[in-house]
Amino acid sequence: MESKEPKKAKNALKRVKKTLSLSAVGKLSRDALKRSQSIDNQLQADKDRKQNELSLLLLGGACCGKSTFVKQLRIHYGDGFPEEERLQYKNQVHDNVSGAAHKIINYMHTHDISFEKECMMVQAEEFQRRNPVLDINEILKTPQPVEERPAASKGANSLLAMACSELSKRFAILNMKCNGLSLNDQQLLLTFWNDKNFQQCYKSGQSKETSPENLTPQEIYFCDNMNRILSENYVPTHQDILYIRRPTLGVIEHVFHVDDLLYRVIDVAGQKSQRKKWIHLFENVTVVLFFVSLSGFDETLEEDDTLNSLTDSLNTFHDVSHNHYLDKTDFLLFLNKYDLFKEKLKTVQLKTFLASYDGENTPDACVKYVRDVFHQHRPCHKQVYTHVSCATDVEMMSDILAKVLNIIAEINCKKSGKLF
Ligand SMILES: Nc1nc2c(ncn2[C@@H]2O[C@H](COP(=O)(O)OP(=O)(O)OP(=O)(O)O)[C@@H](O)[C@H]2O)c(=O)[nH]1
Ligand SMILES: [Mg+2]
Repeated sequence: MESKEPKKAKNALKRVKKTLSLSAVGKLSRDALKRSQSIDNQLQADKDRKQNELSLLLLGGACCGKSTFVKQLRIHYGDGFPEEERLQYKNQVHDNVSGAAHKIINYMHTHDISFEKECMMVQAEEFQRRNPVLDINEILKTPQPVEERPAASKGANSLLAMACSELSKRFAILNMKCNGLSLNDQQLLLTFWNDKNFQQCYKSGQSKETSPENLTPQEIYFCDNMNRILSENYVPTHQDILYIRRPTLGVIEHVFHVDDLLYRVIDVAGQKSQRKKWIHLFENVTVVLFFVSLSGFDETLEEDDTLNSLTDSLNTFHDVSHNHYLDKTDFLLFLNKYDLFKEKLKTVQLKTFLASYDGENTPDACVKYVRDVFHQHRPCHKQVYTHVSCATDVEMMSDILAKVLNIIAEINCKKSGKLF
């Protein structure tokens, strides 16, 4: 027979075990609760972080001002291009001015015009050989070796990777080109510049009627600043950097912090052949910034001289704004290059190129019409905020950027349900 004492002890042990297991359960559930709370906190933090991260996709044809807009963001909301950074743009400026020199020398050839010192033409040809102008269309057309082609996949990161791999060879060519000018060639270019006949051809090159390869407004800007940009201690200014023409290849993401928000700004290549890649970037976009070159109304595309630039912009805007991936995405429309547009309207009639227009040829009336045409092409449920801009104008863009960032922050609040 079992004595009473061990039975008591057994019961006591049972009680202790029960208490212990209860407290273990209590501890376990407290641990679980803590874990669950920490997961909740993490989820909330992720949600807050996501709500504070905005994705801005810049779209529009080539040369309409997307990358220039990003530079303005850097000036007003980024590091503002410190001097050592600005120095890195020197080669690009020199490449741009060298491109202009090419056109002027070609013009001299075609019109059988020599330099004041005739022997200079040989040196000019050598200058051209040493500093070839690479045609972006040729670079983009270069077929990519099959083994280098990555499998197509979705999402911005994979597209970035794809773009990097795909364009690595092409970048190599372009970077080779971005060596700028040797000191000797800078000197030589100054000598050309001081030649009366070269100057005369430069002036002809500015007029569309007299030159088949007319100079672009940015090339005219750099030529007008030739002595400064070829001086020994030249450091590019903000204005110089804004005027550089360097086509974007692939996709480039820039990050800006403004107030509590993080803006991911995605800049793409606008050339026609590059646009089919845009769709990979349409996921999770907060807002699309669509750029139009207003002054393109009488121009054709660099990559297709049968297509009017403004018509192409309109068609592209129509397609993109109706794309179902962007169904709920608001658009900001930038009618850019207003400075060049205004200047052009002094001599060119909008209605010559936009047959449906029969109003006055004043900048206000014309820009209003262009704006209305674009708005008619948007899906009617879509909000489109329009800005008439000049992306190379630092002061004007300061105002525009402040407004734009406000609008985007508001759109973000609406999307994340903070505003209603
Ligand atoms: N005068 C003037 N020039 C501008 C304006 N906006 C841009 N540009 C110039 O136009 C050229 C092309 O601008 P980018 O910003 O490189 O054009 P993009 O849209 O990025 O072109 P891609 O990269 O080829 O798609 C540059 O030389 C700029 O300086 C503007 O409003 N007025
Ligand atoms: Mg660009």
